[in-house]
Amino acid sequence: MTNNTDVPRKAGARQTTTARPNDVARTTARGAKARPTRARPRSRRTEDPARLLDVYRQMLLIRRFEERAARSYTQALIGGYCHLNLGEEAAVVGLLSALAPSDYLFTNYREHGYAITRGIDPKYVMAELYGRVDGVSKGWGGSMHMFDVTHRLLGGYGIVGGQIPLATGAALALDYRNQPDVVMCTLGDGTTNIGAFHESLNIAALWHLPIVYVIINNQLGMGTTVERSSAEPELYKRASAYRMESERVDGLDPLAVAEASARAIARAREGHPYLLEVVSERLRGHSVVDPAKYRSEAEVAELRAHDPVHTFAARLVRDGVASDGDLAALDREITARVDEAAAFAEASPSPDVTTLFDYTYATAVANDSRRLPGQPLFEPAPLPVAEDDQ
Ligand SMILES: Cc1ncc(C[n+]2csc(CCOP(=O)(O)OP(=O)(O)O)c2C)c(N)n1
Repeated sequence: MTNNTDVPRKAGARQTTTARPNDVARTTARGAKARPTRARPRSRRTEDPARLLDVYRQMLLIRRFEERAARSYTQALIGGYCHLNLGEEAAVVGLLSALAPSDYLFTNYREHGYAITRGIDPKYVMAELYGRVDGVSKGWGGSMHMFDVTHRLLGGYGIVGGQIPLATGAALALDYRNQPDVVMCTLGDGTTNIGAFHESLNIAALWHLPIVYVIINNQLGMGTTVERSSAEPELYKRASAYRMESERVDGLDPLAVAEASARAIARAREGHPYLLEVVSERLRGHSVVDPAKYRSEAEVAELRAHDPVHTFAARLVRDGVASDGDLAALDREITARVDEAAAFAEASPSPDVTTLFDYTYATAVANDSRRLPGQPLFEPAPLPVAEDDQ
């Protein structure tokens, strides 16, 4: 279903800044003027039907996985914090579709969908949520700290913006080693007001690092709207302070996001860092326990009307890519897969407490699992002998 309601969203705006040191930046803005951002999407009849179905399959997998995670959380099967990608499925799938398997991904605590879409089996992601030994981070990370080097997912960070300097450092390492890979670093709209965001963009632009910073602008930082927290709420424009290329895209349209992501990654691979703003929506509260009382019923109804998963399903049926029956069968298949993931997670044992420090520090000494809380991690260094005592 599409909806032509005009909203304060200017997806499609694009800003190109040719960054030459000591030169006057030339900035062009394409579509910077507001246009109905949820206008009827272009017909995608020329798109490969198999690809369209695959995009839908991935979005639906995130949707059903997150719904299941919410249920398990309220049943106390999951502890700690739990932030969901509900409403952001199109953004996640579109973004990652353009990332090569050898590229690196850093994200924040809202990362279950990223882990799954990156190719990690949902059962290992669910086991991590349950804090079990078969989890992505062996049960020690939980919802916010998934890490999988094989899939080049370098976290999962609970500290707002903690991933940004680390991702920038990874891009520097790739550049230093002459590797062809790029880094994608996603963050929320509320995160753009921390110092590390600006420091990182500055250094990335100065040093031409192969990195794409992606702002998932779901228009809320916890319960605070982007207009209340950011003096420049068109967040992609912040790149101009660093002469960095940037654009804004409609995060409810997975194909538009995929195209923008491919453009951004191609530029980053050529040594032109990029800032991509994906205007998205969070269908529920900040985390599973947030009842989101700061939203009116009308707002919630509007959100539901723009639901990216439903919208894309309707598009597939309208364009003859799939029938309602096909989509219902796909839903059953995916729901069964998520059920299996939950059963796998529940059957997986909790990690042994003696492994508590195994993955905490990089050094062998600190990772000595025989040392439990309360014990010193290092032997105290011998005191220097005073000359008088000798
Ligand atoms: C350094 C730090 N400050 C505050 C918090 C608490 N906190 C967690 S999420 C969040 C809001 C972040 O909003 P945004 O960047 O828009 O991301 P979203 O949650 O919408 O994905 C805050 C303030 C934290 N985790 N870390």
